[in-house]
Amino acid sequence: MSDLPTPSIPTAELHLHIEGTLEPELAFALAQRNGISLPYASEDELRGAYSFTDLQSFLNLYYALMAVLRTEDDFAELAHAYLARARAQGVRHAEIFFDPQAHTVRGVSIGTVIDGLSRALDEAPQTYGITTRLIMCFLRDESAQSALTTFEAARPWLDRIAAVGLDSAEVGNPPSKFREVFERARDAGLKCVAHAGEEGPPGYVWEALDVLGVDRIDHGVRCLEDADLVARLVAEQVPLTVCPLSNVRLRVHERLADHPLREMLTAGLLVTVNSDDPAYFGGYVGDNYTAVRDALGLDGATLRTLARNSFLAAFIDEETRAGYL
Ligand code: ES4
Ligand code: ZN
Repeated sequence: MSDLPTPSIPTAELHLHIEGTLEPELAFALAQRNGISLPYASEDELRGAYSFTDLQSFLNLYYALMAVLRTEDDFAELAHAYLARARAQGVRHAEIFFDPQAHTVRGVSIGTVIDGLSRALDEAPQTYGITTRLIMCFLRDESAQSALTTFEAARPWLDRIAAVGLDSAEVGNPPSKFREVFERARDAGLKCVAHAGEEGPPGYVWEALDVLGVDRIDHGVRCLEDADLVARLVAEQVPLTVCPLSNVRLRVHERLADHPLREMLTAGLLVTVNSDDPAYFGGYVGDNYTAVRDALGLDGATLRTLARNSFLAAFIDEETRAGYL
């Protein structure tokens, strides 16, 4: 972990895949504990594989490494490790994605995942000074039926889940494929978010808004290709959870200096900065703030706007929000 880069800015992290916080050290420790052999000789060799050409090349490694996550204790430990790092980088509130299908497909029950994560999250306010929410994501490269089955399997735990999301391989898997499961989630009182406009076209952002009725868009950087879409997002102040270091590592933008974050802010979009899969993309949320500050020359006022936006976009009650703003 890098040193605390922007200690004075408290933030909310709204785009964070808990499985993407699995650092090589913990992966090897869990592999040993669970009697699993990894196809890498050392932590350094594993880190050497973190060179991605696009989203899919990352997802291949991300899913493969999850093999080490098997028990409730494993999920609790994963979440504790994230919370400790997040706290050190100024995070006060974290809305955490998890991918149940990536575990149930390996024979790990959804209860093991949710109970394990919950054990750590329940302690988070006391131990780390962080409030949390859980967001259950559906893998969009799996079938609509699989998402529905997953949602029904999660029903006994819905009081622990604040929202549903949509992630994994975007292109070829439009939001409209998941209309029914999002409708069910909304009927159950859950908030809705979806990854859209990361690798996929602006049309997928429109669909996430109009077909799924999402409350936030995850990534959304490609909205800039469609002026009407930008106008809609600005008018409705739909939050975008942007992940700058992720965008560079997955080659959505070639260099951080080319990242359109400043342009997005100038357009009046409600932009937030987040870490996505920090173990894989070179930094936690504070590192993302520091990186965009340095690469784009953002001043203190702009960084404070980004931090304020993160609390404006969080799924928290107004009294709690007022306490953060
Ligand atoms: C993801 Cl960066 C990204 N995009 C889509 N799905 C994901 N799952 C984990 N990280
Ligand atoms: Zn993501």
